[in-house]
Amino acid sequence: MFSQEKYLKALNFAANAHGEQKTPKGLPYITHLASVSMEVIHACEESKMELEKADKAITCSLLHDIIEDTSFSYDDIFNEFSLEIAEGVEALTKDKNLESKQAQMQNSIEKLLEQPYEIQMIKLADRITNLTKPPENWDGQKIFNYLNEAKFILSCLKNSNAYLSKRLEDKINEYRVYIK
Ligand SMILES: [Mn+2]
Repeated sequence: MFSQEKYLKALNFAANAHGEQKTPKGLPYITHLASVSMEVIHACEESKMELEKADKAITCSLLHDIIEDTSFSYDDIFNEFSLEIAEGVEALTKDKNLESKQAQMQNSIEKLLEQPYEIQMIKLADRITNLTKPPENWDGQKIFNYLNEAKFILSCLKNSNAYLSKRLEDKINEYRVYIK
């Protein structure tokens, strides 16, 4: 199980940080974070993860897009939470100074591989959540690249959590119908 108080603290912090931000489908951004954390909670239960690791994974899952997408920083997360939570979120953040999307993904995976499994698995949960019907404005190439990126994430991080790896594998297979 996990701490309801820690969950609410991270949920409220993330809701405040993301403010008016919307998902690509126009929903409040907190729905994305709640979806990713839901996958992580389910995985923690399935894996019978110990309390401390589950709390860390669930907190980081709610905070995972803050450094990348909001004006809140590593230091803000460090001050409010802890070093390991801030390091986890940082590892889940793309370095936008790197030129190509491929380089950004490679760099993020390398940072994640230095993190414990309970942080790595958040990347699987994120991609599980995002592998839904692509937006109308995506062309065939973009959809193809997104699928390949998902396969790359799975191949690099599959050891982090067996349950989420299987979920992502299934989502990848379902996503193939969108390849034009
Ligand atoms: Mn995300």
